[in-house]
Amino acid sequence: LKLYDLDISGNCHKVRLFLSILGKEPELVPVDFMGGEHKRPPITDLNPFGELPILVDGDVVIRDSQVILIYLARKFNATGWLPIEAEEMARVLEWLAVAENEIARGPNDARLAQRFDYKLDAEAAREKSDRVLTIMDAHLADNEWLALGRATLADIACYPYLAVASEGGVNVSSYPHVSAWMKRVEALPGFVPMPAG
Ligand SMILES: N[C@@H](CCC(=O)N[C@@H](CS)C(=O)NCC(=O)O)C(=O)O
Repeated sequence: LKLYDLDISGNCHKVRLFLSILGKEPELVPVDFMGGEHKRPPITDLNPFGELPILVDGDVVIRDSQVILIYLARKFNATGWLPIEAEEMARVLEWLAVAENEIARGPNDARLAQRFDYKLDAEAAREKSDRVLTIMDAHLADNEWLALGRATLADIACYPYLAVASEGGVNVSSYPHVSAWMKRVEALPGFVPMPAG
């Protein structure tokens, strides 16, 4: 497995985190993001959208962090992390959709604006962050994990951008149930944090 990677990317962190939990060591291919390497061939031959992460497994090339998590869970038969029973699978995928939409447009965009000077509306992203965190906090008041009675891909996908949300001026610590859930994620065997930097 080869992972085209950026160390400070939450989307890449999701994939490294799940691979570590599975006990798999990918070959990491660091991409010079600041130099725009992801916007040129050969990276754009792998992903024409010019985005990371990209997973290469032999002849198979997969883009999008959520989809890579799904691919890895199926490939390694990790049905605990992604059950195949209809409702259980839907419960997990509902939260992958939250990671792709509400968390990406909330805490991720706020961080891109504040830390990386992207031309995004930081205030609007912080408001979206508060909306998704309020919903998550209420859900986690009654549930230990996001989707099912155990950790699943839902927790892996939603964690990384919340762990670095303060870099976008989003204060996760004012959401006590989200904060407690994050500690549970951090206690999972095989957990690896995003490298500091
Ligand atoms: N939905 C994609 C988003 C990927 C994405 O936006 N990645 C960022 C790095 S975290 C990127 O490569 N951005 C390049 C750009 O937008 O130009 C995923 O979950 O992997």
